[in-house]
Amino acid sequence: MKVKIFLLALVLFIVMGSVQAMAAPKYNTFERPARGSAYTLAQWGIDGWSAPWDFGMSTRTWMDGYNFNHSGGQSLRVFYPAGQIDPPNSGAQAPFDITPGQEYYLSYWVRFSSDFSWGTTEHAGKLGLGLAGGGACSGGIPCTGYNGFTSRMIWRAGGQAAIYYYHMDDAGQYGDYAILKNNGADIYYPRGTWVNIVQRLKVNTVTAGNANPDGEIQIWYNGVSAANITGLRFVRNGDLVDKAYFSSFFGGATSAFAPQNDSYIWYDDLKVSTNKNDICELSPGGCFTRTFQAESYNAMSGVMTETTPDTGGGQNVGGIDNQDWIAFTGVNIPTSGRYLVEYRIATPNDGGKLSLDLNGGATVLGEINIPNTGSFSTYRTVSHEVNISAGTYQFGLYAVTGGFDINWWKITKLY
Ligand SMILES: [Ca+2]
Ligand SMILES: [Ca+2]
Repeated sequence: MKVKIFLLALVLFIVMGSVQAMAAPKYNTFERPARGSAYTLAQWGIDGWSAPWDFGMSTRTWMDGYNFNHSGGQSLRVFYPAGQIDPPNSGAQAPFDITPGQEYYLSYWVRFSSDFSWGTTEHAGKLGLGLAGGGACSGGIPCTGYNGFTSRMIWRAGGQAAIYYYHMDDAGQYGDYAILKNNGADIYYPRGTWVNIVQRLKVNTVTAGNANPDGEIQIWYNGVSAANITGLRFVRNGDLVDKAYFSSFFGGATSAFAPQNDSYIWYDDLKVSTNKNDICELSPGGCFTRTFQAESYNAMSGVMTETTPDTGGGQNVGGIDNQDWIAFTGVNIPTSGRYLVEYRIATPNDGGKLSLDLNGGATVLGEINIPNTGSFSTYRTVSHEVNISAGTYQFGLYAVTGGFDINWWKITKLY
């Protein structure tokens, strides 16, 4: 009996240990939700992101499938109304649960609206997601080592970029901040273009209830190290990084911090992982991506090429009937993993379906429904996610159900 209990305990230990070690990276390309709708906390949950509460997700977020995206055809737009500050009235906030870990990497792409207002007479706001743990100490509350910690991105006057963090040794009542720098020069967020932010946070070790000063925060801006803070004490207890904390709003304590005009921030390609290798933005050369013009196929069955009405000009492939295909040979996939595959399509027909195959249909990577875009001259980008092992392949785009045109298609490594 004792042996059985011991074995059960051992099995549980191994299972739980492997769950901890194998915690899958979390990501969000914002491609699934219906475009033009709010991205509510329930919708986040469908995509694997759960939080106990939120501000603004149902009232100030919008799935943008019309204007801007970093990948695919959609991104998350967050609204910051003119004259408003603080989470109940500005931006969005939700502390998303992640598997507790000593060290985490968090990556996302962000785009400020082209007339984004940094504030009125005072200038500060919180941007996107940060990392936090335990009681998520913030808001002017002293961090005791028993009430957790937060580390979030902020903007200051003119869009000056900084990391704002609450730890046990805060210099004043509020958290400390460090300005992001590139070769010694302060970094300012640009308006109207996508930039990538990566944060790494390592919680300090604890010896017999004492916090050792070995916690770290590191920030990369467009893949280049922009802040590296060491010697930090966050906790005296067992708290780990357990939240990817969406925390973005204007303020500041007074309406002097409010935006002077309605302002927006777009977010895309959110990832969180305990493993740096999952953050391809930090790899040499960034995230592998390759675009193929549809008309540049190496082999085909049943299709024709024609001048495209899509933006950018050139040609597209048309005349695609059921079971027609185009193939692309010698395509090298450098690393195994999860890939986003995008297709630029147009059709006035319902019910289109495309299959992405390897080596003449020997492997079906996935199928995607092709939506009715209204006409053959109204192009739209649709996408799906597939797993691909490293190797060199012939890729085939096979029309399970035809009736649509394709201008180009594109593969991008997710993680
Ligand atoms: Ca996207
Ligand atoms: Ca083309």
